[in-house]
Amino acid sequence: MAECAPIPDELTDALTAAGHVVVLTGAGVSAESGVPTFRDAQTGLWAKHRPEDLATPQAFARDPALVTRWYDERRVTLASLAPNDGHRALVDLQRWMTSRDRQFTLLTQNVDRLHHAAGSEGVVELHGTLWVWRCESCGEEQEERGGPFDSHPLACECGGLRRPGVVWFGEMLPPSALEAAERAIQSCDVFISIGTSAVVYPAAGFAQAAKARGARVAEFNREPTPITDLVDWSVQGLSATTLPELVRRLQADS
Ligand code: BJW
Ligand code: ZN
Repeated sequence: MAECAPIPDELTDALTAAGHVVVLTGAGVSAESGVPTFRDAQTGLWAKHRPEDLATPQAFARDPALVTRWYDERRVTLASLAPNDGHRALVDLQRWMTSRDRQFTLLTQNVDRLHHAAGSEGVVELHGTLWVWRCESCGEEQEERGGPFDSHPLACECGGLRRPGVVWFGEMLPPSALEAAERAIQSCDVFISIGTSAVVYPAAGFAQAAKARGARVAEFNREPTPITDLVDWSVQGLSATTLPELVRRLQADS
């Protein structure tokens, strides 16, 4: 088993006392399920591709076949992947909070729905999902769970093109998700940032916003990030190891 950084007593005390805990996750949480991250220097998606060629509305307008094929391949690969112990620990953390009549909100930048697959409830998807494809013309959304598409790009019955239901650079986040996140941050006592490089806005600003309204902030990551200096506690390690350890500590203390 991987070495796990110690969980600070002050963090478990703060979580035990908290009325509302907000968790923000990023690609690092799914890394141990086999989902590539974006910014890992060797294996990250942006190490092999330029985001402006694939993850912008301009890229889709320029070459819809290329963009559709890339997202379709990621969608098909994802179908064979499963949640890991980190996802499962967040389900346990939610149950631990709600069983004590406390609030818990899970915000995710991930588009893989592995939190849903693990059993998390009320997940707020800030960057949409790879599983739902939306027609650019008529707006119809369809869940796509099967094998590779027959054609790239993917045509809608209305004649328009279907695009992945993810949020690309330069696009607004879904208003309902952004509002839910802002509301949660305004009422949380503890905010935990997990497995995100904290460089993509607006999510990258959430830890600072939580801190500004008086919440205590923790970070779980394999390495330091731009928010490490502002957090109250930084737990370095792999989330599939550190998160189960956190939950074990909370359950043992209560
Ligand atoms: C582990 C681990 C393990 C690994 N255990 N840890 C200034 C202010 C506000 C906005 C902007 C601004 N400047 C520019 C902007 C605009 C832009 C932006 O933020 N750009 C920055 C790059 C500067 N933002 C936007 O465009 C957003 N929209 C918006 O702001 O609308 C208003 C607006 C519009 C127009 C102009 C201005 C404002 C939309 C952002 C959409 C992001 N979309 C993507 C792609 C989704 C589709 C797809 O899947 O292809 O979302 S980009 C990509 O990055 C993806 C992720 O959700 C997102 C965040 O990445 P994440 O999750 O942090 O992953 P990594 O790889 O970066 O990090 C992984 C981390 O895990 C690392 O730290 C590892 O150490 C760690 N790790 N293994 C623990 N096992
Ligand atoms: Zn259509």
